[in-house]
Amino acid sequence: LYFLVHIRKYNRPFVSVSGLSVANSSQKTIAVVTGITGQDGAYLTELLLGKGYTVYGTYRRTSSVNFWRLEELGVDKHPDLHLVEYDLTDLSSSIRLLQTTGATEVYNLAAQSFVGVSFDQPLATADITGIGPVNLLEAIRIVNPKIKFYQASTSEMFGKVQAIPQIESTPFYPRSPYGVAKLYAHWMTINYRESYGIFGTSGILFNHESPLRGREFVTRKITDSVAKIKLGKLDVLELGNMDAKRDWGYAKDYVEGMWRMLQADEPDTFVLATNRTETVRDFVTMAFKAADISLDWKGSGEQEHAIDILSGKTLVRINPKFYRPAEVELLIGNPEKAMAKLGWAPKTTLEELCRMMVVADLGRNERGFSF
Ligand code: NDP
Ligand code: GDR
Repeated sequence: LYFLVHIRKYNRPFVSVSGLSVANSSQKTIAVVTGITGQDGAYLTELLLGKGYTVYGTYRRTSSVNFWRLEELGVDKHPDLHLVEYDLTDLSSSIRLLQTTGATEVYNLAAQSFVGVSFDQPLATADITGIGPVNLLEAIRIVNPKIKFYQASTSEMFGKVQAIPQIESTPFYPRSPYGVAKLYAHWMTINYRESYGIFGTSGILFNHESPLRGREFVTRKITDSVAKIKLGKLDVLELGNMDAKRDWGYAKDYVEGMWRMLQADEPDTFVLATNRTETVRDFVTMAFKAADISLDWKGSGEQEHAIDILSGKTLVRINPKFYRPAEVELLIGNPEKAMAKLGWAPKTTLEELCRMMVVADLGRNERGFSF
């Protein structure tokens, strides 16, 4: 059989390869990273390449594929990085992906990952985020049950939280189609572990951010807007629920935890978090402060707004269109298990993270960067 999978070295022509020749051509550990165009995919790829892995990173065919994150990290042309066209919803290409690459570790980071959109596209979210990972689990079962599998689970599964702080055994209560879909994939990972002995590990990661975060997520929306306001390119930042509390960490710290999970002796479930929670409002204040702007908060509810103490201008206000039909009000995770069993710990404070993002966005906006 001749497996036709398009494997692409970035900036080089497409080539079609026979899987077995690729699988046998390298002595290095081979990893598949799905969702390489996303925030975590980029950082994990950088980490794995640094550890001497050969990485097959998957991206979706779109009219304008974008590798800006890999470019920012300077790994887009790395000789051990191969970019593979792939869709998580397709079982046959999941099978071919594992056959052709010969991977022994699979990190499934691909998902429709935006909670807000999941309310408008519940079925697409279920297909991609819920059933998609099962295509990979099935492919592992068929191709090589020894492949180690990492599933990107989420604190959104805790939703309407049943205990504070949340740990691996805290009962789940998802509050969005995204959270429900992720919970299905989480349990399927455990089910394949228990039913077939597959090394399926689920990382329940709390929010993690970085200068590579998508601009639809609240932290990056805030830091990008702060930069634009500082440079006179935007008047006002509009947000939804300011009271939501999140446990925000740095994505680069968290991908290290993903890797450690697959190096453990046994598959398991681990929480990665910082054990600190802040409101969206706190993050806004922190981000403006990083740009030397002090805010004064006024009003409440939909009338809440923040003014620049120096100029008196309104810089932040509520727009109810950013409210969600159901909200996750409070997340705070305790990563004690990962600390004890994996030797993992978050290294970056929220203040450092926020400053890093504001500085990056100031630089990009000065240069006219548009992502
Ligand atoms: P991003 O949204 O930045 O990246 C998601 C990736 O999935 C993108 O590369 C996207 O490709 C890809 N993708 C989407 N649909 C498909 C599909 N049908 N087939 C193949 N690839 C697809 O997410 P993050 O990097 O922030 O998160 C990584 C994973 O971790 C996600 O699964 C997310 O749900 C989960 N997670 C994230 C947390 C966080 O705080 N960042 C916390 C907990 C879990 P494209 O560029 O084409 O859209
Ligand atoms: P979240 O992240 O839903 O936690 O999911 P997001 O940054 O989108 O929202 C965090 C909180 O901020 C509130 N909020 C706003 N959010 C956005 N996006 N835009 C706004 O204008 C706005 N105003 C207030 C939200 O209501 C929410 O309470 C992220 C994703 O990365 C998931 O994939 C991941 O699983 C979880 O984190 C953990």
